Amino acid sequence: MNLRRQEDQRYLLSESVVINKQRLLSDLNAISRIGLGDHGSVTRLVFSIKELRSRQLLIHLMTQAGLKVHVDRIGNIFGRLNGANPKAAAVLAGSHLDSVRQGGKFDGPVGVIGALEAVRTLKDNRVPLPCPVEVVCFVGEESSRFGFSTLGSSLLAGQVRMEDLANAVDAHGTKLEDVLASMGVYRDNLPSLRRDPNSVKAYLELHIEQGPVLEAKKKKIGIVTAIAAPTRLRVIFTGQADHSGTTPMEMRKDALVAAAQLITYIEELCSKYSAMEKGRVVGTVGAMKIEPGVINAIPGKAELSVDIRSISGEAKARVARLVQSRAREIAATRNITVEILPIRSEEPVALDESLLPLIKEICEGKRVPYEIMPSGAGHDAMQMAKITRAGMIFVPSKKGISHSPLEWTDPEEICLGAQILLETMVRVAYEQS
Ligand code: HGY
Ligand code: MN
Ligand code: MN
Repeated sequence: MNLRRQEDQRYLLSESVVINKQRLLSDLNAISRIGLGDHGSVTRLVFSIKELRSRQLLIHLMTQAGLKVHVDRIGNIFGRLNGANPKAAAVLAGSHLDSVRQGGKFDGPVGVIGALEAVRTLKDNRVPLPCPVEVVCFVGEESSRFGFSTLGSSLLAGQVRMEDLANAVDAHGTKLEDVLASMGVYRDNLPSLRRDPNSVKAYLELHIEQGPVLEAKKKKIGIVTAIAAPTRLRVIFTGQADHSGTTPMEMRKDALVAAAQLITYIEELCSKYSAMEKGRVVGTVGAMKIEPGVINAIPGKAELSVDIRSISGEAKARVARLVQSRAREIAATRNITVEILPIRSEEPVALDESLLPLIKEICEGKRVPYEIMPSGAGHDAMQMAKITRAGMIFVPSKKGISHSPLEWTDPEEICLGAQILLETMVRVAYEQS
């Protein structure tokens, strides 16, 4: 019997039920080849052809595995394996396949393919399940294209109003709300994208840590307590485009110099905050658009994308306020204008406390060194936590690098993470609801 019930009613998988490492790694490789670019980087921006192709491949893999596939209106993909009671709330596990521009191979796909491999293993071994389990791939987890993150999981969790999308625009001026409209998603049918929380028993996400902690502490698994949340803004300085040769320095209204002042201010402010014990805040200006953007014209316009994050909502709000007032100060001093467009501001999310000891027990049972830790990166789990019990399992990132072609996690570590995900899914499935 591949499942035994302990005296304390806990259900444990027998050692014979193990994921198929070769199958997991070869599917992960197949996904990673979609959107492959320079220096082994991956670019699969949301709703791009490459990202759509990665989701098509996943649908093929789910179908091949004999799962019941459902794709919702926005493109979230669910691969379901029914249990004894098909009407019972399902245990979901997954992540995302979209990437940042020139990102790595593991951020997202490790969680989607890890979950797929866990469910295929359950099916191959005919493990009896009391409820359905589902592999889920959320659309648009990354904020890279529109500045708006966790799009698919936010819609599923009912966390999006059309007005929230007003400032979500990509580098070419394409508005997220127009892309959604082209998919038949409008203000009045947003609620139809929600999933009934009663149909979900829990959500589990396997993900690379995207930081240096596990490697530094020589741990193999991270068990996540909370997820830092972002405040994201577009800041647009408008001065006066002018001739770079004839315009005297004292007459210039250079928008880019104003932007540069704000960029260094954000770094100084967040470095100061990060030195404080609690309320660590990080801040980044990751993208900038300059007009007219030519060597012999003074920049008349500079648009910055600002990303401020913290586990402390209060510290993050304070830093965001300081950044905005500094932007206004810089504009006033330089006699230029500034427009501050909020993209989205979210509260940090605590993950489900009852899942921590469960994952901890599985790690201890396997003598796997683990670390209980927060996540500095955002994840779909932060949205799923708003409608169900959500838990995250981290695997190490080499040198802590992520959102870069240098992103790396050892195959053995990925497989160990998937095995622990598998065993956690079974434990949660058998929990008395
Ligand atoms: O940007 C993030 O925090 C995540 O990698 N999506
Ligand atoms: Mn990411
Ligand atoms: Mn991710």
